[in-house]
Parts: sequence; C-alpha cells; structure tokens
Amino acid sequence: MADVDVAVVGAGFAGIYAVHAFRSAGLTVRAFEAGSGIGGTWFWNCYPGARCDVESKDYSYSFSPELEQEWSWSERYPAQPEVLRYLNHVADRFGLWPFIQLNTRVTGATWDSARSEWVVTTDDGAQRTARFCVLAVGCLSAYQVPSLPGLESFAGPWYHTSRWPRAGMDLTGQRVGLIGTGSTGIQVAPEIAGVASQLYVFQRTANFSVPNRNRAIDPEWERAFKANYRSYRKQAQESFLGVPLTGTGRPALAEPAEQIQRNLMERWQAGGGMPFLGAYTDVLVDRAANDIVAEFMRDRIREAVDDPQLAELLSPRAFPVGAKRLCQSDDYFAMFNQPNVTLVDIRTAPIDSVYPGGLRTSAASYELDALVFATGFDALTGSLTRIDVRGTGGVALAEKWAAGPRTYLGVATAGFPNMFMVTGPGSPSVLSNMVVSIEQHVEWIRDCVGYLGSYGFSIVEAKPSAEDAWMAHVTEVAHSTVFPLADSWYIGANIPGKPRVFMPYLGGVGPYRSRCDEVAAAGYEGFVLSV
Ligand code: NA7
Repeated sequence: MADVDVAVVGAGFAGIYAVHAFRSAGLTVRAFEAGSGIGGTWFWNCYPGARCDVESKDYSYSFSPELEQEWSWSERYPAQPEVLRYLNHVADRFGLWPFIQLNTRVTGATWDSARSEWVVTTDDGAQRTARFCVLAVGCLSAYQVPSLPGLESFAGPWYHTSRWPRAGMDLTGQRVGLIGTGSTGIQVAPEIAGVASQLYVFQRTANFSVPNRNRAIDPEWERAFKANYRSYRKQAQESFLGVPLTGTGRPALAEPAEQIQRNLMERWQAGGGMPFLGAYTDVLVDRAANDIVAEFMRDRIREAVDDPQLAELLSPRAFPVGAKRLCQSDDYFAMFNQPNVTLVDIRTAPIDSVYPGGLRTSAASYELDALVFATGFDALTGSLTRIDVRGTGGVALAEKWAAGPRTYLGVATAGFPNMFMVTGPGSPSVLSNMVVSIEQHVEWIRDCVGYLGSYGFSIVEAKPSAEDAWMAHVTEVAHSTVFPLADSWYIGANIPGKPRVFMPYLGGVGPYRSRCDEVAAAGYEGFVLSV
C-alpha cells in the first residue's frame, strides 16, 4: 500500500490549496516544499518592490466564504510580504502544517507500473510512495541567470531577484547594475534608485508599463464589496481572465480616434493592466488596433521622461502591447529623470563580459559594486522538467517534451498515469488570475480522484489522441491573436535553445472551465480509466 494517497510537489498557492482540498475529501496527503517556508513564488521573490499585478480582492482564495470575510488586505495591489502573511494565515487557519514538509526538494518521481504507484524521491535521499502525484510546482519557479563570461570573477555581490537574500541587501550608496526590464526589473529599479549612488539599467528590450495607482483599501469600500463577494467570485470564475472586467465590448477600430484616447486615458488614470488592455475587443487580435494602444502608451512615456532621446529608447516598438506580460509601475519611467539613474542600451551594444570591478558592453565599461539579475524564468516547463519525472516504461517527462510541452487540458500528459499538473502548459495559467485557475484545477483533480474511487477505478491517464487534439487547439487559438508576434517567455523565446511553442491556453478561463466540466461529466472523456 502506498504511503499516502497524494504526493503534492510544492507549497505555493497551488500546493497549499491542494493539501486542504484533498484532505477535506478524505485523502491522505503529503506536500514537499523546497523552501524553508510556504508560499512558492511569493516565498522566493522577496526583492524590494515585489508586488502582485492582480488586485488583492481578486488574488485570493475563494474556496472559503469565512476566510474571505475574515481576511483584510491593506492595499489594492498586495506587496510580497502581505501575500506571504496571507498564505501563512491560510495554513494556520486550516491546520495544514502537519502535512507540509519544508526544506525538502523533490528530485525525482517514477511511476511503478507493477504497484500502480508513484515513487517520489527527495533531496534528503528519502523515498515515499503515493497513488497520485500532483505537481504544484509553479509556472515561474525555475529562474534563469544568463551565462555571462567572467561573472564568477565579479568582486561584489550579485543576485537573481528570485533568490534575493531573505535578510535583505543594503545597496545604500552603492553603484548597482540591473539587467532585465520585465515586470520584475521595472518593480525593483525604483527601489534601488532610491538608495543607490548610481543605478545602471541594462535594457535589451524596452517594455510597456501601465500605472498601478496603488492605494490603501478603504474600510467602507471593503465592507460594501465583501457583501457581494460570493457573486463576484462566480463572475470571476466565468470571466475570460479570472477577473470580472468591464471593457467597452467594442472594437477600437470602429471607434472615433478622440473617443479612444478619452477612454484609454480614463483607464490609464484608474490604473491596472487588465482593465486597460481589456478596453477594446480587438487590441489583442488585430495589430492595427494594438498599434493605437501602443502609441498611446508611448505618448505617456514621452510625457514622463524629460529627455526626448531617453524617452525614445524607453519606448517599446519590438512587439505588440500585451503580447509580453504588461508591466505595472507608478514610478518606473519618471525614475529616469533622477541624476543617479542611467539607461544602458544593450540591444545596440550587447554585454561583453563581467570583470571584478564591473561590467563591460561592446561600447563601454561600467564600474559596479553590486549586480542584480531580473532576467526571468524558464517559465511553465522549467519547474516540471527539472524534476526527473518518469512515466510508463521509464520515459522522462523532459524527453517527452523535448520539442515542447504536450498536455491534455494542461492538467495531464499521456504516458504519465495518475500524475496531474496544476496550471500546467496548455491551461490558462499565467494568462489568467492564477488563484482562480489554481482553485479550478485542484478541484477538478480532487473530483477526478473521487470519481475513480466511486466507480472502482484506480488509474487515470490522458489518451495521446486527446492530447494531440488539445495541443492543436491551444496553438490554433494562440495564432488567432497577436501573442505569437512577441519573443516572450509565453513562447519560450527567453531561454536559449527552448522550443518555440506557445504554452498558455488563450481560450479564456470561463470557456476552459466549461470544457473541463464537460470532460468530467462525460466520464473523463479523453482519459483511459482502468484498474
Ligand atoms: P521577464 O518578463 O522574462 O523579463 C526578463 C528581463 O530580462 C527582460 O527584460 C529580458 O530582456 C531580460 N533578459 C533576459 N535574459 C537576458 C540576457 N541574457 N541579457 C540581457 N537581458 C536579458 O521576467 P520577470 O521576472 O521580469 O517577469 C516574469 C513574470 O513574473 C512576469 O511576467 C509576471 O507574470 C511576474 P528581453 O525582453 O528578453 O530582451
């Protein structure tokens, strides 16, 4: 008999809820977490300025009406320490600690066909068996540091933002180099610029960013909002992004130019990426509509940055707005007006090497005391394939996915019985409010395991034909949008040698949920159930 019913890998938003949901369904569970605390992405990304770009009222669990009434967020967009406090509160409140093993990295998971169970190996050398293996490893967990010649010789400290020292890092009066201008770089830069004597921002690709207009939550507003939380959650679950939004419902190309400008400005003033991009129905599917919004955003950069040449260098032109994750910041562009901040264009003069005292590009040298990498992640697949997961016949997941990830519904993959992924590639995942998508996946997996028990089955496995059809659908939907036009981490373009496959599902959270429900209602159509 297996040690537990379900082994859960990871204790971030997904793993924490998986432990609670499976236990509530009467299953025995053990979660393994590499970190010394729970929280996953929110545990590791403790760099200054780390903040969620989805509003706190949305980026929180909906499974417990009591929890959502009891908990009060302090800000519209929660900062990393507050998200972490929330997750620890959830673990306390639902008594989850005994089932979560910290400081334990899962190194391998092998399907034992003879015993119909997973053998999970951890970095302490131990092995545990489980009937089901649920990989709740997060989409943005495998961080990447580019291999720069000479980095090992650098005399000062250097960190990737997702491995920021937990005790903090005092950059006061230092000359700091920052590589990367994605969501993370844009959040951390103003924080560093506030204390450093000099900040050099090494920019390869200029990025779009909208204001947060972050603010404290008004208790009056909170009371009124919470009175309708249940119906709001339902709307979120049925929405496109996992957040109820009010777009105009009209295409920009059918709207008079001044009206578009007025409407975009209203949304710009209100803050937030989702309502801004969601203003018109054609922005993410029609390049001409997209160009109107992109130009509006470049106008805002020209307003914020005093030096017109600098403003031009900061103006994104390489990809459609929204096709890479839209960044959010209230002070990034204006930061470049500070005398201690320098933008270094490494598109035209690439980084050549690091030396003990700094960094050299093909055009100049920069003396640095510290170096910060906000260079992103081997997103969506890296955290899965870095574990030695082996299915039927000892086939490795990394081998099966050598030409790109293949899943059925983003929750299972053929050849790996009784293994589930939470928000895996092929599900809405990072193109949705992650918490809504996580809850949906965990509940679907819980119900699937329950169904097997009720009908006398013990094994569930995706059919290759269902997987092929689903992957074709994911690709088709992606290619009806502007998303594939960007060299983004959604398509694996940020990792040298990674196959170019569009990974998240763009069909929308609501329609995706309906499809998953239909599959379940049809007795898990597309899966083989056996004993
Ligand atoms: P991102 O969005 O992948 O951004 C990484 C940044 O680092 C981006 O500006 C990259 O430039 C830059 N980068 C990556 N590799 C290099 C090398 N080798 N040289 C120079 N510059 C490089 O990661 P984030 O952490 O900011 O955000 C990830 C997600 O977390 C975000 O979307 C939110 O969902 C939360 P590039 O654009 O590739 O030219």
